[in-house]
Amino acid sequence: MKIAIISDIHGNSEALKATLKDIEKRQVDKIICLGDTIAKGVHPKECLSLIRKKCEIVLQGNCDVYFSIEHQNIDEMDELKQKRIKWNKSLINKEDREYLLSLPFSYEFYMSGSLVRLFHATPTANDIAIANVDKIETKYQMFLPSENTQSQNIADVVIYGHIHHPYMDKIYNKTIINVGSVGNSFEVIRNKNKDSDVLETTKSNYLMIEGEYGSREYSSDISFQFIKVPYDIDKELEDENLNIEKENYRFELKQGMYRDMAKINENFKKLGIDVDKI
Ligand SMILES: [Mn+2]
Repeated sequence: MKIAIISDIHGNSEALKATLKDIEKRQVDKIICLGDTIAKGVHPKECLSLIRKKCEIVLQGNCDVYFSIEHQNIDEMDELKQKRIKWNKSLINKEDREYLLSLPFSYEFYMSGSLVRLFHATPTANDIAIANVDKIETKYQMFLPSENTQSQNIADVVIYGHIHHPYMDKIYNKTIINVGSVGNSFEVIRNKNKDSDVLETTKSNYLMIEGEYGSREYSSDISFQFIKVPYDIDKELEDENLNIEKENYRFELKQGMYRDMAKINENFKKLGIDVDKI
């Protein structure tokens, strides 16, 4: 069985349409979404309706929750936060918000003998960023169950989103995979002066997993494939005037970098990595 796993569409309908087209071309059996369908981009409605139509399982991301709940103390927040909440909420309706709040936190299945567990960010919280550069001890925690997971078994494979940066690593005998982001890829988290190929850094990313679905026997292979899909970024940006943070959003789509590089670089410094030397 072939399962396509997508995540972090963030209201980018051009990226989602191109990705779904690519998935359909490869004749998959199921599509699963790891959350954050909305927020940031100007087309959350269109993305939501496509996701609801095409995905068998949809998990809940932090933005799905954040822009769907009632904020009690909104007047006490700083101006940008208030604007962000009001604007992102204005693009979806009550029914959309109820749908997003009803989504499950985590999902798991056996494939070719491995327990594969999926969630948006971590097994305990959907807004904590665990990155490829984090310590092995931190990454090991990702395999442990929580009150949010379907079973209390330790997973063999974990697949998540949230950081918008695809990678795969082995932690002892376990496999950790980030599927990257469909609509808001951050593939460049280093030195912006050295990012030469813009086209190469702004594609949609998703994962294909293939194996014996539901089987607890190590009798057949399991495989993981990272797929990059180009999409029409300029078309997606045609409506950018609707976006209250259009400069930041354009920068992210065009450069494949997070808007606040200073914050990212600060994190690298804490790990003893000099970004200028990468
Ligand atoms: Mn997220």
